[in-house]
Order: sequence, then C-alpha cells, then structure tokens
Amino acid sequence: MAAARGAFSLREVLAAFQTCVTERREVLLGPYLCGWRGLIRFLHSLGAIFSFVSKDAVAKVQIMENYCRGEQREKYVSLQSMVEYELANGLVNAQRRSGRPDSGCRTVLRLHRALCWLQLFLEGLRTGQEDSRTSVICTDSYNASLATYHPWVIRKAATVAFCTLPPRNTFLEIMNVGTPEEAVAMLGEALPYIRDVYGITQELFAQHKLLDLP
Ligand code: 1PZ
Repeated sequence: MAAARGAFSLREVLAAFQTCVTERREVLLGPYLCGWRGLIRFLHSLGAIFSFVSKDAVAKVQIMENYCRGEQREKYVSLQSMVEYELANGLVNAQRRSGRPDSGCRTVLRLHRALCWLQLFLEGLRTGQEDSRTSVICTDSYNASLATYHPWVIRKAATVAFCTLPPRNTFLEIMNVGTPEEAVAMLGEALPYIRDVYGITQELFAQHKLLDLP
C-alpha cells in the first residue's frame, strides 16, 4: 500500500543502521550514509519549514558521498579507516574556511551529534504516552543533545519548526510502518542498532580526541 502511494517506510531507513556495523565492530560509511539519505527524505515529508535542516544535512551527506566516491575511496569504507587516514595525513585539524575542504571527521561528527538527537527523539516517541506531544518530545531531546552545539538563531528556528510537528499518533502513522502500535514495536527493534552505531562512533572519536573538531 505504502509503496503504491510512493511513500516509503521508516522501517527500511532505520534498518540501514542495522547493516552498518561489521563483525569487527567497524562502522561502514555506505549504509551509514544510506540511512541518512532516508532520514532526509522523511524530513522532506514534514514540510518546507524543515528545509533549513535538510539543506545542511544534505550538504554534509554529500561531502561524505564525494569522499566515498573519490580518489581515496578505499580510505573511506569505514569510520575507522577514515579516522586513521585523515589523522595520518594531517587532514583533520584545519581551521574552517581556511580554504581546506571540510574533513570527513568534522563532517561525520555533525551527523554523529544529530544521531544522538535522533536516538533520544525516537526513544521519547516510543515510550511516550499516547497523547503526548511530538513537539515536546522533539524539543526535549534537542535541548538535551544538539542544541548545545547550535547558536541562538538556529535553536530558535528549530524550536519554531518543532511546534508544527503532528501529534504523536499521527507522527507514528506517517512513519509508514503500520499502526502506531506496530511503529512502536519497530522502534523497539531498531533503536538498539542505532545506539550501537552511536556508541562505537563516540568511542572512536573520543579515543582520537575528535569530539570537538571546529
Ligand atoms: C522530526 C523533526 C526533525 C527535526 C530535526 C532536528 C534537528 C534540528 C537541527 C537543526 C540544525 C540545522 C541547521 C544547521 C546547523 C549547522 O550549523 C550544524 C553544524 O554544522 P556546521 O555549521 O558546523 O557545518 N549542523 C548540524 O548540527 C547537523 C544537523 C543535521 C540534522 C539532521 C536531522 C535529520 C532529521 C531526521 C528526521 C527524522
């Protein structure tokens, strides 16, 4: 049904994060970016008021896709190989707007911080009361994560946009996973994988002191 309407399900999007982690606990960039592309598509369905968010997310995913297709593509197979390569070649600590392109590490760090928000937000949705407000869940998870890194004007714009989010049950329905109950069950299955990707990335970046890249 969903496919017939040209809609797509958040189930497949979240499943991309499931396939990110290899047996050796490496995070593969291919499925990681696929997951992000899907999230951005979903974000489009929430309306133009979120276009300032999706523009930035698209720009960051594009930077990473270019690395993954570029001359050094074999260095950009996993987050681990990327970190090793960029650090070994002094590509990481360049000041922004120094004329040097944004590194993969600083770009992934932005997506990684957003993944923290996503995790909190989806967990909030999953465990929320039926009549709880999506905008409140979203604002709380944003304030507990991403907001720390954003200037006032972005925090303000984000807070305004969050107010347009539909009620929790409607939101669960537009995820196109089935009934709200089915969506909640899917979140319960998918969230541990997202948490895993987040945890591995956090540890990797902490280990190499990459959590504050400008
Ligand atoms: C369900 C509702 C979705 C709401 C999305 C919540 C996230 C709000 C984030 C607003 C930030 C957008 C504006 C751009 C900010 C950039 O300055 C920062 C830092 O990058 P830099 O300037 O250092 O290059 N960018 C970010 O923090 C990355 C934000 C990515 C947000 C992706 C959201 C994906 C939403 C998925 C929806 C299910």
